[in-house]
Parts: sequence; C-alpha cells; structure tokens
Amino acid sequence: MKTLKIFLPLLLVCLIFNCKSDKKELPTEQHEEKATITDLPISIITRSMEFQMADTIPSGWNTFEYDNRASETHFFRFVKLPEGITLENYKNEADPVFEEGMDLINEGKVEEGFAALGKMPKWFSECIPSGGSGLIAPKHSTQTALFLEPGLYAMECYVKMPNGKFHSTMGMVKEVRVSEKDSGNEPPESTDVIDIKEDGFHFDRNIATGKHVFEVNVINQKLHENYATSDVHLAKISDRADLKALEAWMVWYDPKGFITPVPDGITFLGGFNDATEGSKGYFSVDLKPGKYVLISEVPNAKEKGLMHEFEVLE
Ligand SMILES: [Cu+2]
Repeated sequence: MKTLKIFLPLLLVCLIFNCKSDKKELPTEQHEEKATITDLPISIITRSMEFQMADTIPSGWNTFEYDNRASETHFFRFVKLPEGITLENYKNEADPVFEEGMDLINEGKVEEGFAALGKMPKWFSECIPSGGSGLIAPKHSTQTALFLEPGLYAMECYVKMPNGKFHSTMGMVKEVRVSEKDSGNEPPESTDVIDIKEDGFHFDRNIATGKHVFEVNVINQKLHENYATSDVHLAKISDRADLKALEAWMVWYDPKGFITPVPDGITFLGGFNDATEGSKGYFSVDLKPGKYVLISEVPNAKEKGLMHEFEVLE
C-alpha cells in the first residue's frame, strides 16, 4: 500500500481532475430545449472507443458538448502534461503501468497490483488534472464548461470494459493542444451551486424540474485512497437502484468498479471531473422529476460527505 500512496498522487492528479463547462450557441430550436451554457461549443463525439474532437482548441473558458453515441457509459477528462511530455509518453509509459496493475488486481494479486502501479514514471506526478465531464450514459449528451491553460493535454476515459481493460488502453486517449489564443468566452451563469469542501458536498436543496446549470467550486481538494480526488458525477436513480452498489462501483481499482455495465437503475448524466483546489467548472442538465444522486469516484463516498441524494420536484 505504501507504493500505492506514492503513485496515487500522480495517478489521481493525472486521472481524476478535470472539467468545467462553458457556453454555446445551439441551433434556435435546441436552444430553447437545453440548459445552455454559452458560446460556440466544442464538439466531442464517441461512437465506440474513441474521442472525435479537434486537435487544437483555444485556451480560457470553453464549453464542451460531449455526445456519447456509444453503447457504453463514458466520460472525458483533460490532464495537462508536463513540459516535454507528449501523449506518446502517456500511452507508452503510464497506461501500461495501469494496465499491468489492474490486471494483477483482477487476478486477485492485490499487493502485486499496487506494487506494479507504483512503477509510474516520475513525470506522471507532475500532470495536472484539469477537469472534464462526469460519467455520461450511452446515447446521452452532456455540456461541460472548463477553463484550460495553454499547453499539451491528454484527454482520456478510464471506465473499464467488461473484461477489465481500461477504455484508455482501448483507444479512448487523445492528445489535445490548448493554444495561447484565448477563446474570449466568459464563464456561464449558474442556476445551482455545488461546493466541494473538506467535509464533502455542500448542496442541500431539492430543486425544480427543468434546465439547470450547475457550478462546481473545488474549495478544498484531497487525494483519496484510490488516488482519485473529490469530483462530481450526477446520476438519476430508479426505485430499483442500490446505492451501496453504486458507491462500491465508483472505485476504479476495485475489480468490479468503474466497469460496464453500470449498476442497475443508474443513469449517469454528467458532472465535473477531477480538478485542482480552487478551480471551478460547470455542467448543464435538463432535469425531469425523480430521485438523483451526486457522487464522487472515491472509496466510502457517503461517509466522506461525497454522496448526496436529492429530489427533483414537479
Ligand atoms: Cu470510456
């Protein structure tokens, strides 16, 4: 476990931080229907196990419209790479370490698995989680507004396939250049605020049906046992959903965690992925009446205050 602790910060930082959503201009008819963020969105499409997106985007505030047309739950996150490191390093030096570690854990060799994860290259700890979307269900789309500094980024999804392989090792990793040119966009106006503090989520209200733009403020950030940081995923929960099962599923290094299919009765609707303390991001959702949960991808989310049920009223 000591080795895990050594690599976790890297992993966590690199894997877990990311996103904010921004604004976009939708076609008129859609504009009326969506909880808009603003300005022209940057389109991301997944049809299977890939990200279809521009290779270079402006810096500053951008809204990302992530259209998950695949049959699996996915997400995207941006990790700012250290100077001199490219996606090739990420794919050739970091991803295989995760794969080896996860394979061993899946075989029941937990200590060996964590020891393998400890072999992460030194530069990995210098990666900066820069936000991203929350998990998004198949055939759903989500808008996320993020503030990105210029630089080179790895964009990835590390949900696992039913065979235990990370999506990132199956093609869901992409190099993105964030240029010096600023988008000129302002952050969106929010309808609801979720603060992440030392004691978890601060968001207590039941809210009304309709369009919402959630603002997520990372006031306090921490690295959890699974090297993940406190982030936000929103899911609609049906009466048959087992929230204990969901809580366990959110932990990627559990052989049954972060693997598809997601637990029964859970539909993920986006959120705000790992980001550094002091950062902020937005995501928009058109909410229907029913029960929902906000949850972080960390162990024991409930007792950490990072799992919060609420209701959307008519
Ligand atoms: Cu994925």
